[in-house]
Amino acid sequence: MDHEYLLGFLWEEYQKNTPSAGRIHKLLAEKGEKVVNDHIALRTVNLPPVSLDRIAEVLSDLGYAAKDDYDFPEKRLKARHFEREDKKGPKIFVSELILQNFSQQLQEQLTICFHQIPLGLLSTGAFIYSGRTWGTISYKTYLSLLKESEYAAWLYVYGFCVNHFTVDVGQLNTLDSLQKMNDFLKQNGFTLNQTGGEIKGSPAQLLEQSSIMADNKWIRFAEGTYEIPSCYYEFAKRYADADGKLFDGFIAKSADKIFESTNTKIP
Ligand code: OOG
Ligand code: NI
Repeated sequence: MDHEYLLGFLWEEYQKNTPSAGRIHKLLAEKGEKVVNDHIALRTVNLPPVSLDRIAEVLSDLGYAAKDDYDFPEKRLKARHFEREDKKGPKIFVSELILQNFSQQLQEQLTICFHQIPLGLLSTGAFIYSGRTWGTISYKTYLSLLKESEYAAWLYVYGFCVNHFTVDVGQLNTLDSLQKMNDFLKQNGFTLNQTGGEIKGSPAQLLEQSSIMADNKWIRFAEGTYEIPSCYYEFAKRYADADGKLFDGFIAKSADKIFESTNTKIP
């Protein structure tokens, strides 16, 4: 599978989890805007068969090289971003939960799930877009994971999928600033992630980002069906440095807030 086919597949899957993204895409098209994707993101845990390093190998086969690393000590996560040398297609931001930093119970709950991923998916690398391949999930377990880590709870429900695509606002014609984009989103009834302000980062940091809060999806658990935040849409504007080179990294302090776009209101 080449990376273009994969990205097309991921966009289709993502839209099933994120009807808002399709709606925004259509609203932008109606304004004559052609959307360029800045980056997509994946989440995983640091178990060797599915770790960030293993995903790096899978992405390398698709022509993606590892760029910078990022740490999120409070969320007990690390991340790395990947880019193709020919710069064709979006960057990929992959994060990984560091299991050892959580309770024995959380480690066991997630390990049991990840051990159920079919070997064929692990050996071919196809696990990276396989969604949730573990059996019935329990709402009680979801709530117990949620107490320690929203990220862990989200992974338990959704598994391996793109949790957001990102509109490159710098490449739009009219909605070419995050302020304009955010106003447009709010006028159309979308809810922005407010953590740390609607716009994260600044032109001085060479990257500004905002995002809508994840859509909710009805998920079947052993105990019944509950609405759980799924995936979200992000908007990013990149700036050039003094040498005229467009910034192509990420800002950990902003990313830390963007992660919270899948936050749930359950206490
Ligand atoms: C990734 C959050 C960080 C960014 O652009 O800084 C991020 C996630 O929610 O998995 O996407
Ligand atoms: Ni992002």
